[in-house]
Amino acid sequence: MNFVEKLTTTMRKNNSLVCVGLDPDQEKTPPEISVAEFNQAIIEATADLVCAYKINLAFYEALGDDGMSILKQTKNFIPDDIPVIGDAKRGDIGNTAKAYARAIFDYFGFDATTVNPYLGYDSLEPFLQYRDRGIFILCRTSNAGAVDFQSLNVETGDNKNIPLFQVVARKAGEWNRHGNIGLVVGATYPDELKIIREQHPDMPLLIPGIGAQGGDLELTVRYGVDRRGEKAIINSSRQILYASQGKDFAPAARQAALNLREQINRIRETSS
Ligand code: OMP
Repeated sequence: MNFVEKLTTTMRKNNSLVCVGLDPDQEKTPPEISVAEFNQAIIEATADLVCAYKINLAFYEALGDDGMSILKQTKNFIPDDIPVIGDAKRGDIGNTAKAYARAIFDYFGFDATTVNPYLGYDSLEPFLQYRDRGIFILCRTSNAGAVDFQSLNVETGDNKNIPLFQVVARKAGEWNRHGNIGLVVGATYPDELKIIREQHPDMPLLIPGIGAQGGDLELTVRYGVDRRGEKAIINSSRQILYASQGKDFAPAARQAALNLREQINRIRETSS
């Protein structure tokens, strides 16, 4: 089963577009439990409500020596049928990219990852060779600084100027020989999301930025889903992980994930 098949199966089984981002921050987790225990409790509380989990490697690297083993334990807590995205935003010359791809897919065993396209095709090619995995290319990121480069108009050769993020989206289509490419588009830029979905009606889109970053959920769902109301992976990390910072953090996270799934499904129903 490749990534898209695994994703679609879980989306349908759990009737959910919610991706919980496992971005543990020890300043916000209860002091009496370990990061691994925190993640385990979050996973157990939400596994029937998600289409995927996203593990951002930064939060584990920041834990120093223990970080890698906590990351591996966390990955192992997740039921095998739920896709796990290793969010690493890699991008380097080909030889180094090969090592990054081996780490992400062979060592950690992630089903998908995020990559930064700034270095061009040969920096992504080692990832794309893993045909059964998903490769999400940063296209229009959710942060304010996204405009610094991604909005710049670029001359494409056919006498048209289009913003750089649209060039990335176009290239992603050309590079998608194995059907394993997806795009990252922030929920904070719904107009751009609309353009990208129109350009790529079938591609999976990873959409972070709702909740703590204030993205527009209604427009995110309307513009982000494909014709069947699927293929939009709507990530929320802090809003779910820290719905309560007390001992009841796990049931509170479950309630937050339930609410988000319901809100999304209501919008899906009315927009199809
Ligand atoms: P919250 O803002 O806490 O929901 O977390 C968002 C998560 O999505 C973090 O892991 C970010 O690193 C990640 N993210 C963005 O917030 N914006 C982007 O444009 C891309 C990503 C990503 O690739 O996941």
